[in-house]
Amino acid sequence: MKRAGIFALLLLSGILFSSGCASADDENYLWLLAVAGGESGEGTSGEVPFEVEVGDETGSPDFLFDSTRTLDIYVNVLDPVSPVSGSQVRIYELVDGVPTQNVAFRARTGVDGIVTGSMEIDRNIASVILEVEFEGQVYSAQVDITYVQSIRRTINLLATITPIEEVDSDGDGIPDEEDDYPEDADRATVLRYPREGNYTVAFEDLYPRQGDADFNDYVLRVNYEEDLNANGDVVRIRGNYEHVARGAGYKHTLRLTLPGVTDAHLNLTRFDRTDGSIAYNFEGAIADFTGIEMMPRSDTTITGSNTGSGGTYRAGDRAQFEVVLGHPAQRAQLGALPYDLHLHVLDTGHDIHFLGRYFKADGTDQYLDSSGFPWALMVPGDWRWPYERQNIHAGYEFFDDWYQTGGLEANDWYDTFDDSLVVPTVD
Ligand SMILES: [Ca+2]
Ligand SMILES: [Ca+2]
Repeated sequence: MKRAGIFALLLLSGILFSSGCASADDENYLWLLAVAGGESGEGTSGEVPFEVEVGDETGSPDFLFDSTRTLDIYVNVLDPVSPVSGSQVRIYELVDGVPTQNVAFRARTGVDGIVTGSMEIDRNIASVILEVEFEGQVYSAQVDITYVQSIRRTINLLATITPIEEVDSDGDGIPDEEDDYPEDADRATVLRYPREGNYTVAFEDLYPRQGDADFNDYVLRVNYEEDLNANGDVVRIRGNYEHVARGAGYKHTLRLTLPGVTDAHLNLTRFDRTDGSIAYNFEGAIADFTGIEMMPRSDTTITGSNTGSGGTYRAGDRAQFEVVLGHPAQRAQLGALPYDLHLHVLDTGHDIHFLGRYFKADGTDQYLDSSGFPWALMVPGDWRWPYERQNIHAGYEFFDDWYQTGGLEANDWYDTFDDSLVVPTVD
């Protein structure tokens, strides 16, 4: 398919219908006009005019010291007679304002003509491209998501359309050329988090006492993949963990909860730090995916703290896993990344979780300290944690700007650091 040609043509033939927040001043509208006026396309016999109702919900995004955020998605495709099933809905990221082929979400409309779901996206992504394809035609819009909580679009086709034949070997409604698993009807799309490289997860372990903000007590590199089915629901999760620092006197284990995930199948393998050999393997059923130990006692998975200046970096153990969910889960059910990954502190008996998951009787977050600070952070990339007796505020001069503006400014705070206060880069 020649996406650009079809795309420009449809912008010319489509009519943008405003509702709610959209108007002639709406930036999507202006963008559509700009693109439509700047490009030409080839005609196709299947061309059908359409109207789009833009009902995006806006507001300041919730901020929980998180480097990713969750956006809800609702797309409804209708023709004059009935809902249109099988329309492909795709969301791509713009990076530094440039469109990419990074898929953030993909699904096809069901028999009700609707795709509903959510996506997890890095906070430094300010815009996405929404594409809705119905039988070879594409509605496409750039959406500035800075203040968008929910992307909601209804596309009314003004004529019935003639289905075009596309090869879909497994019959899941996602054509072979887009299906990441063209021979598996239960899976259609692979999403990687982050798109490349790692996140760094860092815990303070003194909970419920306030931490010293060095965020080096337990540090690990993390990446995940999700397999989505054709509805956009999660059916499998894969992950990699690598223990990289333990600047703590306490001992811990690393645990994972996947909320609401039952009747799952887990395959977990841990690799020895010295030679990469398999140190442990578990494969079997998990009736309730709550508090599953992913890494054993922390003084056995790394031999040095990796938090002192002038020391030699000591590699830690790695774990990799795949969870086959017993039932497809809506993305929102699983919660924000890194899911409910938590530290179990053996010395104190306390579990330490990320924000936004556990609340006290008075409604406040159980894991927000009296100064409004968390005990757990996830930072994009191979983050350089502070040395012992240093702290994140001094090591990263824009960190305070970031969290004090609720993540609206200094989204790249982790790129600017004081070399003398944070550990060197390690592989
Ligand atoms: Ca398919
Ligand atoms: Ca498939």
